[in-house]
Amino acid sequence: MATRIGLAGLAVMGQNLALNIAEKGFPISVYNRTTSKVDETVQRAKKEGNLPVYGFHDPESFVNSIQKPRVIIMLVKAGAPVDQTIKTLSAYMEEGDCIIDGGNEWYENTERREKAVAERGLLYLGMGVSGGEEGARNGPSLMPGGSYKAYEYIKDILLKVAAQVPGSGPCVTYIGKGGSGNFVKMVHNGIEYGDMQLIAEAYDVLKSVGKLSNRELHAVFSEWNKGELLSFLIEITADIFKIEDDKGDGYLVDKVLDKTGMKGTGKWTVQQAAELSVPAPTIEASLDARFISGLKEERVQAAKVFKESGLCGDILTDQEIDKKQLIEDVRRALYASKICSYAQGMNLVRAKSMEKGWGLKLGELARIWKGGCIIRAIFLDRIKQAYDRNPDLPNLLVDPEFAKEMVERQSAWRRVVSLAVDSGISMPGMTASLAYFDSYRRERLPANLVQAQRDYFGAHTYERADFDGSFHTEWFKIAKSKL
Ligand code: NBP
Repeated sequence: MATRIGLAGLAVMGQNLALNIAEKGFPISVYNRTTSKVDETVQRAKKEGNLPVYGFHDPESFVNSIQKPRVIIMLVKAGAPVDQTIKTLSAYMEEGDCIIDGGNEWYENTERREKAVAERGLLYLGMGVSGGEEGARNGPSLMPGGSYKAYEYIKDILLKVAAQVPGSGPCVTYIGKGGSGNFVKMVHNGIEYGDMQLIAEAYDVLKSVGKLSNRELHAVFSEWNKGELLSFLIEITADIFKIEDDKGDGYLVDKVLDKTGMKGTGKWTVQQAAELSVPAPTIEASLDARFISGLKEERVQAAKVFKESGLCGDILTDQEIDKKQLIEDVRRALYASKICSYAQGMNLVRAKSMEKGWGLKLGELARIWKGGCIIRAIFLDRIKQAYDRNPDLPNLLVDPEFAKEMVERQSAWRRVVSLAVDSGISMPGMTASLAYFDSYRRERLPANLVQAQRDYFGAHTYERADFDGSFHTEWFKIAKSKL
């Protein structure tokens, strides 16, 4: 019997997605370069309910076991391993067969591969998969882009395998042509960086200035998870605060080294934002925060320089804090900051879509991020509604509902940022979000002075607010002649 689909690459994501597909009633063939993982997956499939997973140790019999036209999902490490896997498998594939890369791949690699395999009559999709291990097993958010024909081949599978959100449907949609699926997944990850940083800053100010204990933090985040902040990341943050250290006293979170890792999608997001001249300060700040966290040894030395010489301590104020007020202020500041971060991500997607002619639908992206993925959150529903109201919305901040909410939260937001600044607590994400909001909502910025400076030293010319045209002034001559 031929299977319906194949999956190559059985590490965390591949193994779990294969079991998910099998559980939804689609017999699946599996293959991995290191064959022990094939056996492990088949064993797991047996244990988890005799799921129809068929393992193969060689690529030829793996490919031949799949019904035609064949569809193979690859979940291997991005980059060269993807090229190598395509080479290995495509040797046995035939015209009309389809390859899907489910990894976090750079979108241009997908476009290059789509063209290369098309010469041999193969179809190609680059499909963002979000939700980590748990999502892959029980329902991820899926972002397939590339050949629409290939999407049609496996639409029935994807609709069942994706996370299901009541009232909103499966968390999958055909994203668009070329590498759009990978691009959207990349921006999703950039937004994830922003969310995590903003949550970390909320934690820092509550702990370092508000002096909340881990128990209190657990209670606060659990409470927040019942309202407008309800989301996967707030939920897991609440959980983290209650985990005790099994290797010593106290809580595990306090023992975790303050040095953040990363795999590159956040950096790509920031590079793309710069490439497309799209302001994304919250996402950029979250990337910088990871870089600074990496300078642990230098920070330890710097803290010594300031503390031991008596220049200044860690926290710069010891003012009396109204805990209840602080918690409510931080909740509001976090919400407003998050909206700014999502606005930046959405605008980046839109700019790329316009550049590439992808025709991406921002409201649809908000819909498929409502379940399964790491940034799933209740307010994505409201983001979807904002784009449904106006698909050409230039920025989420000017949607009438979000604009009202931002204004309602701004006093609390400013209080939190001011408190952090006064206390010497770095809050790059929230500060960047607030500056984004303040810059965006102001009709006039001090860019006039920057233009004047540019024209002064470089004759770059400037436009005037009152007349059309391009102008240059001999600033130096005039200024010096008036001395
Ligand atoms: P990894 O990214 O850790 O990759 C491991 C897999 O790649 C194994 O199956 C390994 O085979 C295979 N592989 C490598 Br490495 N080099 C290979 C080569 N030259 N030829 C063939 N196969 C090769 O796995 P993962 O964490 O499951 O992630 C898979 C993809 O999904 C990645 O692109 C990742 O960025 C993305 N992703 C991961 C997550 C997550 O939470 N982990 C979430 C969302 C997306 P071997 O067993 O023979 O070494």
